[in-house]
Amino acid sequence: MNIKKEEISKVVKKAVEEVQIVDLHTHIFDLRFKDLLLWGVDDLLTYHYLIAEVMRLSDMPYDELWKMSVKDQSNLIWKKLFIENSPVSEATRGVITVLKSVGLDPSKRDLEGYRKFFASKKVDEYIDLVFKTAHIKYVVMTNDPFVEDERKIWIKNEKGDARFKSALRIDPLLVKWPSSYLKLKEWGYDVEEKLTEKAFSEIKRFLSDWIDRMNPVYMAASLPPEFKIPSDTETALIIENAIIPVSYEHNVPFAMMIGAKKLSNPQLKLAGDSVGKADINTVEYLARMYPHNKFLITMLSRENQHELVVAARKFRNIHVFGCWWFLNNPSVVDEITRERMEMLGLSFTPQHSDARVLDQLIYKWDHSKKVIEKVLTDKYSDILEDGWVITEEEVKRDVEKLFGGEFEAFLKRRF
Ligand code: FIX
Ligand code: ZN
Repeated sequence: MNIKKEEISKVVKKAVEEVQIVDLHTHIFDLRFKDLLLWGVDDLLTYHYLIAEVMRLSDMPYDELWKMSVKDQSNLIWKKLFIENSPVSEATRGVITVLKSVGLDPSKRDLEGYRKFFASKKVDEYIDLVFKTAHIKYVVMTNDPFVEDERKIWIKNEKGDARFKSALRIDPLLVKWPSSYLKLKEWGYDVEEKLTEKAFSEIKRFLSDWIDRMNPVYMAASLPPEFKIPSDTETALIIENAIIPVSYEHNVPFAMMIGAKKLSNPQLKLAGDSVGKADINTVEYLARMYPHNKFLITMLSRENQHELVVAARKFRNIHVFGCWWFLNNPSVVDEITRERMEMLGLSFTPQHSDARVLDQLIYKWDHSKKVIEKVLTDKYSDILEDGWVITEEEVKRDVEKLFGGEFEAFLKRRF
């Protein structure tokens, strides 16, 4: 049954509200990883985005902040960013969205009361509540074998939770080879710092071993603005001689997250990373030179977005995803989603949450869905205005593509 023009926003709203979401990049963990899973109001309030924001309002020396307990940092952030100033930033607004969504009353501003609520929750039940509230089908974790607390869990080979799929994160291999090669050596791979054919073959063996162990949806790395290929940097050589062949052999895409300038302000630690414009030529070179490989790409600089969409139009082996990190703000999500839909139709994944705290799944998706819903409604209205017709089932189909369907289809493709 065709939808009437005046009903399109209601139909899109319902489809976006109800869609089961694939969240293809997060930093949350299933219960095998115990305390690595962050959740509850104090972990929400001490999110590194809010650490950066609170330090703008304080003349406290950075090392004094780092000496504080999580609870004291949380009290400081609550006081400065929620009580002494209205919580109008995206990250502060997100805390309010979570409190409301789990049934608490934000107008009470009762931080101790909120703490009591979360303390009364059992983590496994709370995971179910968050996934249900946020309509999450499954998330993809970020799993780094170079992080000892994670590695020791993977080695145990315990059964995981099907709602938490893995991603093999390999930043240290690519951007810290002079130190990470020593770890590979320790783990039994016959490598030296010099990148020889033997070293590439052992790096491929390391990657294959971890793909067999983790069964990752993709391999991923965060790469700096100056990332360039072709070049004789260790990063470029390892990607072309090891990542690319292993990615093709196992049909495990390589996700490049490009443009993070690590520790621009080292005193802020995890909150100290910033952004830089990267070189789209590198993305196009890889897609052109390796047409049978699949690349998931997100870039951090707003200035890279339009050219990334054009690159994706040229290369079907590029799947663009997410409004990453400093782009995950409604005004920018709107702009980026519009230019992507106008040039790629539905063949992209508009968003991932990047959630570091379980509860953030609720707010990051609530806020993004509101924007994506508006963009899609406008695009449908344009074509209905010119005489096109559309059914409720077709809207549901399109929305499912945007919230994971296209990503899953890309994973299955062999070019
Ligand atoms: O490299 C990444 O996965 C980034 O998303 C993180 O390093 C970053 O801290 C983050 O969580 C941004 O949202
Ligand atoms: Zn991330």
